[in-house]
Amino acid sequence: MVQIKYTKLFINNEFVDSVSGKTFPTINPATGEKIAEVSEAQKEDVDNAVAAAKKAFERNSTWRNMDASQRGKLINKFADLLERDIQYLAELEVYNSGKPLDAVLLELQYYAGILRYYAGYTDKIHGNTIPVDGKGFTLTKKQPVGVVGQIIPWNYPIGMAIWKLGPALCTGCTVVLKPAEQTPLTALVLAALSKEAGFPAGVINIIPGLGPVAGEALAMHNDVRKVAFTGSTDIGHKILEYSAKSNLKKVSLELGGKSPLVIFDDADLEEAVAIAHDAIFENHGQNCCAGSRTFVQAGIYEEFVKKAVEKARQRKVGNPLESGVQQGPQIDQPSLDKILRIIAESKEQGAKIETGGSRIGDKGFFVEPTVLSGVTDEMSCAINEIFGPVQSILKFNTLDEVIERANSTTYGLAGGVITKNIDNALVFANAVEAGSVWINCYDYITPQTPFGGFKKSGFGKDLGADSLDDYLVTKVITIMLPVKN
Ligand code: TXE
Repeated sequence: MVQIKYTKLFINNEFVDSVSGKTFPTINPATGEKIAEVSEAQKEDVDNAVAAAKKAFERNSTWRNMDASQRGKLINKFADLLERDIQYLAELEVYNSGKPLDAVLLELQYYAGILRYYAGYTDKIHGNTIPVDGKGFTLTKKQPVGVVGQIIPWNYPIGMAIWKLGPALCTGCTVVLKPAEQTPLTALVLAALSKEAGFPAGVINIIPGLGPVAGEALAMHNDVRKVAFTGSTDIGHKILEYSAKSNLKKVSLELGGKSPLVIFDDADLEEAVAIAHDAIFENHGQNCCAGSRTFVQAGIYEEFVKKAVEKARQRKVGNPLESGVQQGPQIDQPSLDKILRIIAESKEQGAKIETGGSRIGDKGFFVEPTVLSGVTDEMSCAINEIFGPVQSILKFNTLDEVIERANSTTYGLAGGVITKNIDNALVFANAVEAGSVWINCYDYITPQTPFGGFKKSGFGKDLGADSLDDYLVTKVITIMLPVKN
């Protein structure tokens, strides 16, 4: 049993009940049992949080007057505290999300690195001087956009919070962040750590709540100047609508995917099987850039399937708090139902279940690591984002064919190619419609790497220097000089 320290809304550096007193249960997906009741933000709580963030962003506020380098020091302190409490944060994350402890501990080191990347960037954001026509002297200034709403999912609860908070704090924005309703607990610990780090009141506000209530109120709010959203494509459409219906706030969307991973005949088979395995099974398939369509060239198809099955069967599924466990439960019942439905539909359509395919036990939301062979492009598992531990293996013959098939999806988040042939690798990388392409690796995402999709996978970037653009507005200042030079 992991200790639960915070269950209230974090507004203006204080933990407070929701105005209505409303709460919602949060559960442990490994057992399906309730962990705690958490305060549920309603519209009036969102208003309070946005008001606090607006006040913290006022001209001459502590935050606005703070030197950029000092902001960097606070972000570094935040990273120190995250590292100090890494074991507690990891165990709480596992308890609330079902992610395996070993993986979460590694992830947390990486998240501290992301904060440090942004800490170093605070005083390196600057504009230009521009050689304009005539006697004008023109310069640009990059300013924080203002109050930012951030709405994040449950698959990497701490990770998504850090991905979003990093650039917002780096640029000097103030934030109202709504964690996913499934996983509110670790975000609240981050809130407490941010206060301890010394961020002024109102700079970071974290309000658990439901999507259609708190999420909508946040994205509709007229004092919010930008919304950063990670979640499903369906809700991505809504976020854009909310912006259109309210104040035309800036929007960045990191949405779903159906990413192709293409393996050519000349690949090192063992290595390819291992990369493809991790690409889909990492985080139980609950990964927006999961390599969920494994395209294998005809010459090695049978052998690849055999080895992929062996590897899937070796995967250790169980209590995510136990060391050595690679796969815990899926996040919730709807997720479990969706995964099993897509497997059943695909089987009906002719896919062969090589291994797995079923729920494990009846407690918690565990799914067997599953491998489907004989998958074709029109099958449910090749079209829909499964978000589960299901490897769909498709067969292809030529480079041109696989490029066309890889791109025949509405999504465009990521893609990968495994081959020894540099021409094939680069032609594929050039042609695939995806925001990230990995050659002879997969999911290689560092603090410095911009990440974000094309097409219905959204727009805007997380991470890297590119992510800062979404949190900045460019002001152009022109001074008229009496002479040109
Ligand atoms: O997503 P939602 P869900 C995909 C994945 C998954 C499916 C459904 O395929 O199986 O989406 O997951 C908030 N206004 N991804 O239902 O609903 C919600 O509270 C404002 C891919 O969990 O999009 C949560 O904080 N906000 C994805 C966040 O949106 C709203 C990660 C995500 O929830 C809202 C997660 C509304 N009307 C799911 N409705 C990825 N890109 O990694 C919900 N939310």
